[in-house]
Amino acid sequence: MKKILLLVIGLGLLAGCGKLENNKQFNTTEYGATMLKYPYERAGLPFRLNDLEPYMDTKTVDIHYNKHHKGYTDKLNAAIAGTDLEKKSLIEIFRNISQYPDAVLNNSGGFYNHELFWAQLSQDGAKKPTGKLAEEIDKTFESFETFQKVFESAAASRFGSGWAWLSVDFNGRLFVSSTPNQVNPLMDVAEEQGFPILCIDVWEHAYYLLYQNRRPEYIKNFWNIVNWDVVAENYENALKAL
Ligand code: MN3
Repeated sequence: MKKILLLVIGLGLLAGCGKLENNKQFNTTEYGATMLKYPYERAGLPFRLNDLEPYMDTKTVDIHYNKHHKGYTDKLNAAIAGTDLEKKSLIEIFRNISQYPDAVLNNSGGFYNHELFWAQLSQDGAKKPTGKLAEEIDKTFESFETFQKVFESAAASRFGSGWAWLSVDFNGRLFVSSTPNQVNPLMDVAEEQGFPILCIDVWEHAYYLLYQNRRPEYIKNFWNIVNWDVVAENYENALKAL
């Protein structure tokens, strides 16, 4: 985890700040998407392939990370190579994604959404939010349990492929949403926009080998492998970015 963090911070210093479409500057070099830049590289898994058993099986993690996530990353680099997007930070690309070809949207989302996804998974981290994030979840959703129900419902009801998110909007408030395919809340095409801090992949490739069509069971078991320490860190970094 430390290694990933150092890599991310290092990239951040290189990339500097991103811009919102209204030209608002982000105040941080710590929130992932404000820092990443071409050529894109996966940060690596913060756990071994079999560490998420029995909730997420080894074969699924292997194929998902080494084939799907790698594929998005390679295709993103191919789509950007030789264009002026080489010089832009990932957040600048996301905030103007509607202007770029579908290959950029699909593969930049595919790259970044999986970066967030893997980084927040572990069997060893905090099982529940603590501190400021816990308070904010209680304030926004009444309780952690109610938040879980709202998030599960967003994930279960997404038709076809996509994601569910817990994010911080541009006014600093938490919200739950879901997006189709590889869209994420940082993109200017998302219905509800903000900084994602927790996500679940509900593409069939994320769960089909172990759960087949039982997406709700996959979603329930997801809570056993969320590392809330990382989510809390994402939350702090999102607030600093505003
Ligand atoms: Mn996936």
